[in-house]
Amino acid sequence: MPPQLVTIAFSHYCEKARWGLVRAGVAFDERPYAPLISSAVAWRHGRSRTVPQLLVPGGPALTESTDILRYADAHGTGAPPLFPDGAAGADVAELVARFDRKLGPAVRRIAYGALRTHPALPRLLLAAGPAWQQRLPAATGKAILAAIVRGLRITPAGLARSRTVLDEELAAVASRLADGRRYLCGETFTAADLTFAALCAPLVMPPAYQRFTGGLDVTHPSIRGLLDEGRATTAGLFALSLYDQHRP
Ligand SMILES: N[C@@H](CCC(=O)N[C@@H](CS)C(=O)NCC(=O)O)C(=O)O
Repeated sequence: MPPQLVTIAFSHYCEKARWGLVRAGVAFDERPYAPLISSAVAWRHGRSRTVPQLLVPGGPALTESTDILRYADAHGTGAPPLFPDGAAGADVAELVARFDRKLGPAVRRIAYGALRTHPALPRLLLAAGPAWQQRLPAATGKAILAAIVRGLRITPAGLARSRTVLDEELAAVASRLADGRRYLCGETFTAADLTFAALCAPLVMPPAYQRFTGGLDVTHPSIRGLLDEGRATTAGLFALSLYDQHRP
């Protein structure tokens, strides 16, 4: 039986794990849930509230996206490793941890901050999931969205703080690339590039990521400005090019 990947389909951390597994040729079954419902499922399996979680038969659940990338390196069928050996690997790991800690939460808050007025969002939160979840009333989607807005502290002050973090992170990436290198850690695609691109996906909406956003209308005014801005930055364009070249 292949491992199961428990996800929120459109979560950027889940996209990171999914990308790593697909790229490595690791077979898995995805089990997507709406936010909050995902937390209950994740707690039951891995005693952690977040997804992605990789449930490997006979082993403990992997509850961190980076551990899932390492699993992909160890169990893949020939793709070059995402974490190189030695000093290069340490640089990659440091960058991945930084993106996880700073970029991911900032992008999430800013994306929900923009999308919360998207009329289809409550329904989309429920759409990617098992049939019983899709049959829940739209009011459940609205309640989940309200809980997200409260839980993530999507307030003007919170959004301003995340904006500052995001601008710093995008600037740091642009400055790394300024010497003409092809990828964040040199001339090879690594976990740092994959993590950066996946965690930026809600800001630039590459077509390969849009497959997991339930048909979200990206021309709606709630998201249009965000995309225009993200796609106009050096780092945003870099994320799009990584998707073009490396997202299977
Ligand atoms: N450090 C975790 C972060 C994952 C994460 O924040 N997942 C979010 C979805 S984007 C989540 O499951 N949130 C639900 C919750 O915190 O209850 C990882 O890299 O896997």
